[in-house]
Amino acid sequence: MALLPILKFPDPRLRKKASPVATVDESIRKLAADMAETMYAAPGIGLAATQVDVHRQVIVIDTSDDRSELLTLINPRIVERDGEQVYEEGCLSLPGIYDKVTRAEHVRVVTQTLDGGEREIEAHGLLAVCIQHEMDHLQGKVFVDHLSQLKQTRIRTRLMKQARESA
Ligand code: K1U
Ligand code: ZN
Repeated sequence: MALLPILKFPDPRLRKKASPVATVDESIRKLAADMAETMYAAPGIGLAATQVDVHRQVIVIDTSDDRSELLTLINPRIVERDGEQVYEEGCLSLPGIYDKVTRAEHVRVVTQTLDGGEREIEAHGLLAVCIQHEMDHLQGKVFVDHLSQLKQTRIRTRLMKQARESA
């Protein structure tokens, strides 16, 4: 397995749309394993392939307390959503930035699995937030896109200052 570099906002590659996986083969299984290792090491509770500059519809998530419930989503689609919740989100592509985002409280997702099968996931609370956040990444969207223009400008300024200071 390998640790993969994570793209940082505002890298334009974070805006690319991921294409569906046609066949779940060894290369996809290796990508998912490397993404899981990268997510656990970061540490994070989710990671989309877009964030490691691979533009395929692959996501890993583990929101469990003891990091024992790894989910791998391939070509996921939300088939039902309802309710509303507000959660203070973070993102490994925007280190140090946290803000409240409103999303569905419950989602039902149909996804392909690593063995090429299909399964349904019923998610509420943090898992539902994380699935929606990661599926946004596959569409080239980051969580700050849900914030006001004023907040987005402040975040850009702050990240550019951070980048200058660490150069
Ligand atoms: O997509 C990402 O960059 C991962 C992101 C997922 C996420 C977090 C919060 C709300 C929605 C989606 C993260 O994992 S940020 C890091 C984080 O939240 C965390 C890290 C360690 C322990 C617990 C949480
Ligand atoms: Zn993110």
